[in-house]
This record gives sequence, C-alpha cells and structure tokens, in this order.
Amino acid sequence: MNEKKAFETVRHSLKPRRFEHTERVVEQATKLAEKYGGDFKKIRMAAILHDYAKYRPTEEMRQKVMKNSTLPMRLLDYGDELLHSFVGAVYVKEELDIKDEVILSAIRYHTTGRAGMTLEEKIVFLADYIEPGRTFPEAAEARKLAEDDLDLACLASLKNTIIHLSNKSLAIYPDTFEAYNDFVNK
Ligand code: DGI
Ligand code: FE
Ligand code: FE
Ligand code: FE
Repeated sequence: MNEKKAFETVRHSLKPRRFEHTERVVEQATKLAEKYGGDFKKIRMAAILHDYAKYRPTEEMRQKVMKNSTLPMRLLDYGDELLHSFVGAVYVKEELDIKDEVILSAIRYHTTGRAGMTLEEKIVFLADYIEPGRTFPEAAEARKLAEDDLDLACLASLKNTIIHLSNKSLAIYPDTFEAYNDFVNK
C-alpha cells in the first residue's frame, strides 16, 4: 500500500469533511515527525488511515469486538466513538493488508492514548488533537506546547479530553487515564 492508494482508499471511505480533517492530520503529523523524529513513512501512513473506520456502522464494529479475540471486550462498555480507533486498526490489517505494528498501534491508540506510548503513537494522537481545524481553545494550548515539548502537549490533550468527557458525564476509557498518569509522572 503506497500513500497515493491509501489516500484514495480513505477518500472513498470518508465524508468530504472527514477526509479534509485527515489531510490536515497528515500535514500536522509530518511537521511533528520532522521536529521529533519517529518513522516518517509509518507516521504518515498511520495518519492517512487513522479514521478509516469512522463511518462504519456501530453495530458492525460491536460485532467485530465480540468476535475478534484481540479486541478488548470492555470497549463495549464505553462510548461508541471509541470503536473506530481500535476496530479501525483491525480493519486496516484485514482489509488493506497492513501488518506493520508501528502503523497499526498508532491507529489503535489515536483516540485514547495508552501508558508507554511509542513516538509514532504520540505524534498521530497529538496531530489529531491539534490539526488546524480544531478551533477550541484547548487545542491552541496544546499546539503551543507542541512547539517544544511533545510529552507536555500530549499531557495537556489527555487532561483536556478527561475534563471534556467528565463534563459531559461520559465514561472514560482506562487507557486514557493510564496515558495521563504516565505523562504526568514523567
Ligand atoms: O475521530 P476524531 O473525531 O478525529 O477524533 P478522536 O479519534 O480523538 O475521537 C474523538 C471522540 O472520541 C470524541 O467524541 C470523544 C471520544 N473519546 C475520546 N476519548 C474517549 C472518548 N470517549 C469515551 N467514552 N472515553 C474516552 O476515553
Ligand atoms: Fe479518530
Ligand atoms: Fe484524538
Ligand atoms: Fe481524526
């Protein structure tokens, strides 16, 4: 799978607005990779495909969680918005034949983060949060931090995500807390 084919694939799987978000995430991830390193080609591929499953039917993704032993069952107990990252990584592997774990894990953890994130995971996670289309004030704060400290920017994103979700009384996935604790103790 080359970049051009990956872009074509997501252009057909996503609505135009989501595809434009994806293009901005790729651009943002590219800038972060130039600054902080990581596997450049794998970061870009993960960024292109990160929301591949965004518009898959919820019921189909829930079925996938129940059938696929590699997917944590507890995903079913949190908001359905979480499914597209974890289940998306499985679809990318099965449907697009991408087997590279650096790419797959950057897709899998792009929404929640996790403890012990790889550099590639951090970059895709943060690029998704700070791409220029995110106009809320917390994104600007994280964008500023990203200029010289990747971990502090990830911490701010996680903190704001936890605040945002708890303000809406939504369940928070344990990986999100574990990622937050990991960065806060750095
Ligand atoms: O797919 P995007 O919109 O580009 O961004 P994303 O993958 O970060 O998804 C954001 C959505 O996921 C948003 O509706 C909030 C939700 N979300 C993020 N972290 C958690 C979460 N939902 C729950 N229930 N728990 C989480 O920890
Ligand atoms: Fe996403
Ligand atoms: Fe995100
Ligand atoms: Fe996204």
